[in-house]
Amino acid sequence: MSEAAELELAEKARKLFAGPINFLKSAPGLPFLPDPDAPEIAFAGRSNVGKSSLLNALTNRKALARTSNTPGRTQELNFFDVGEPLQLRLVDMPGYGFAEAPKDMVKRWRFLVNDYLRGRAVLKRALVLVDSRHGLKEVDREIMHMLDDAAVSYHLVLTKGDKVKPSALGAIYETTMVEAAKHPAAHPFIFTTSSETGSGIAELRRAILEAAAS
Ligand SMILES: Nc1nc2c(ncn2[C@@H]2O[C@H](COP(=O)(O)OP(=O)(O)OP(=O)(O)O)[C@@H](O)[C@H]2O)c(=O)[nH]1
Ligand SMILES: [Mg+2]
Repeated sequence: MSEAAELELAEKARKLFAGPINFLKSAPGLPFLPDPDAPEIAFAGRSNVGKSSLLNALTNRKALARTSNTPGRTQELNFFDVGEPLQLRLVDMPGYGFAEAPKDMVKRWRFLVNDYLRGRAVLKRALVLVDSRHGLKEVDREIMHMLDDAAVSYHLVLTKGDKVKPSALGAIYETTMVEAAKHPAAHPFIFTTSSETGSGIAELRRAILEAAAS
């Protein structure tokens, strides 16, 4: 992409995310999904990794998506309409992998997420969020395999970058890159973000717009 085209895309992304964004609905199961009439970008990741916070940071709103310290707060697929006229939808997915989760809840999560990922033609990309302090865990590998199998391309996003020293962040970035390279649907570019300081947020907005248009 030329420098002029890059700048134009960045400006388009900035404007889009500064404009109208509205909560559309919560879907506790497949029959409740909205009509597939816009490209979707889904946010996945362990409970408490910062999915809802990242959504708020991207959209520059304080409480568009509900955040909390209680793991498992988001239990449904939450859809947010971006742009008027509608350009794309952001999907906040329920978090996985917290210790106290009852077995039937884990089962429900697996079915809901698997069905959604496999059957959704308008799903253009997933973002798999990984806590910068912890790196990839077994439960993250599980969803990466689900995405590989469903052939949904995804970006890994290292969250809470403000919580680790730059040297530690560099190390986790390297090991995450090495592992991502082994996954067919993982995009080679990994984002590092902080919803606190806003670092990496503009870059991610651009990537979302690019993925939605692809
Ligand atoms: N310092 C820092 N804290 C963050 C960041 N992102 C999220 N947090 C905090 O981490 C906690 C969990 O954030 P959420 O956005 O609710 O996490 P979630 O992934 O949506 O969690 P579930 O809905 O339970 O799956 C909250 O206390 C946030 O304030 C970040 O970039 N930096
Ligand atoms: Mg959440």
